[in-house]
Amino acid sequence: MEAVAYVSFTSFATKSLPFSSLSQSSVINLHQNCHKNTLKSKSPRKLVVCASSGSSSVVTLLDYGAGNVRSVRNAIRYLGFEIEDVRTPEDILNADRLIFPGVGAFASAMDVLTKTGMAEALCTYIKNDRPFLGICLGLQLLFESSDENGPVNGLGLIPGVVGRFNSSNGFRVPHIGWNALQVAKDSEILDDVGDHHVYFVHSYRAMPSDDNKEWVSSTCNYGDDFVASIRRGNVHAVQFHPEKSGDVGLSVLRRFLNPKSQGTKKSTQGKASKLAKRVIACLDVRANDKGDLVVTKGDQYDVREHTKENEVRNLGKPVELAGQYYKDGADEVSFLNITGFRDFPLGDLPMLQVLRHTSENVFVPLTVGGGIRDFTDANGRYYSSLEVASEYFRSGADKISIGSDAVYAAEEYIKTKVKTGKSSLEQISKVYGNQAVVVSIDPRRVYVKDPNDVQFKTIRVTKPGPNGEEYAWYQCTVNGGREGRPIGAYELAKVVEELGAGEILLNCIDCDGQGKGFDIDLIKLISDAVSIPVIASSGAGAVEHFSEVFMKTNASAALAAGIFHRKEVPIQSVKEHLLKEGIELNQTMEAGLLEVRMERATTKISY
Ligand code: 1PR
Repeated sequence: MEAVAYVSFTSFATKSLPFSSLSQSSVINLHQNCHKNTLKSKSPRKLVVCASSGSSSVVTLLDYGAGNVRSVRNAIRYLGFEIEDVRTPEDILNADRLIFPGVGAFASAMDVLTKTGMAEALCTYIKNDRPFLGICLGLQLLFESSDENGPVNGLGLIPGVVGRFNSSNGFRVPHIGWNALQVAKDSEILDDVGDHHVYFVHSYRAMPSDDNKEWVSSTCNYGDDFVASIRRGNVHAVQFHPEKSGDVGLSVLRRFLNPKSQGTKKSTQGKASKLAKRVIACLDVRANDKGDLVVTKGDQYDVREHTKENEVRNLGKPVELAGQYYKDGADEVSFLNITGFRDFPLGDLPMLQVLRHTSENVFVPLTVGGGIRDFTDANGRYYSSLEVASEYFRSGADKISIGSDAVYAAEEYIKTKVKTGKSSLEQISKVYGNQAVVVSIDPRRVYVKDPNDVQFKTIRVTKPGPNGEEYAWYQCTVNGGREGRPIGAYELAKVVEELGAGEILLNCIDCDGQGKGFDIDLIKLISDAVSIPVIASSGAGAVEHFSEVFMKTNASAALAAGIFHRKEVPIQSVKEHLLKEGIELNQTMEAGLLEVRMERATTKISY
């Protein structure tokens, strides 16, 4: 993974072994080491596990620097704990309580852990039944091996192979969103989850079997049953992201961090049974004419007031609004830096600050887009798109969204049929995984009389065009809708999936800000064409528009902006309506679970 050199290393990897210097071939048969040599270490360092004082509010965090663990840090701090970073294997062995939020690819992670001696320390720590919580890849690495760019050996503590989801049975991969758990045995940390959804984002998973059943504490169904969490003694790991699962997720972390102050199991009344449809709040952000960063909203992408001053429409402050939407029950929040195509985002420090501050209090996924491309500044300094994305991830983004640059990459690929690996889309998805890369499409409807008039995929439209045209194609645009390109939304969607996009944000310039409903023709066309999740966007004006899009298309999520900003329709009303219509949703905001937040404000945490 040569491009990983751009990733920053926040902890031990910074000074000792850069991630980039570790080749996959150096991954040794580590699980054998774990089995044979855990306690009698071959390492020059003596691996001795210290007894826990059991009275610390300090949590040790194993962050090997491959991605965004800012959210995990924020969630731990939010719950009143301090963080100590692992810098040496001894730090693992001396931990009272260790959290391992694995990020990035399996092979790269094993490479770093092995080279730094952390793998051996982890095995020793876990075998000694010390308090451990692995998250996502932090669960997968405990298994024997993974098929991700492999097979690659894992820590070998749990029998089983981590494999890729099968998309041939109609399930979209990556598995992104809020799904239900089937709890197999008492896990303590899952006590408040009950029938609520938790947030998953991954393409690989471990499967339950007779060999690992003594470990598996819950499963989740997505095409087949996979391991959602494991528990043995004090050792826990979860495939979902508690730090992104709202109040339910915070309660999972809290139960791990502070097991003695938990009180009784709460009776929770959710109704989760499968992957939920998501409701996303979107904030289009840009500097106004005074230079303040504001949330704005256009009508068909025109964000200026039609007054004499012609000022940028100002609908509020980004951090405040994002916090409000989290409280209101948004399943995700997206920021689009809508002038990113002309300004250099790394020069846009306020946008990075917005992400940093938002991620301190918002515990659902954050996506950020705008201006992700290679860039040379006025001093001739070159920044790769990967550097730009890395800065967004470090500042708190879980996913980045690429607009214009993905259009250019797709055009090039259609022309040459060669995957260069150099486009922003390919580079970022290779390093951070395709689940972290959204492609935002800004199409405009073009009516035609005869489908043979154009080389692009046309559809028979539900409502004929102004001159009675029965067909239309959807032309992609760049630079915030300012320039039409010779590629259709259908062609673009198929190509970006091939190039590594994990999700599509499907806007529609004709419908944007109109409040007349989503473009069902377009959303059906694209969501049937790809096997990655599609977010329907543009045009929501009433709660019925959300049920319509979920009932008539295969969209995985629906996004809205104007109606939320103008407080015309609250998120809760959208969710209540969808539930009444029998559409499965994540409902995390129930009274009992809000105690997580209140306790944080009132309780001094002690062991
Ligand atoms: O091209 O990689 O720099 O990305 C720029 C990003 O900024 C793209 O994702 C593009 O969609 C977005 N963008 C650029 N200009 C505008 C604009 O409005 N002038 N916003 C813009 C696009 C569309 C939606 C909007 C929905 C829902 N906004 O995200 O929020 O249409 O609105 P509604 O519910 O009010 O109808 P790059």
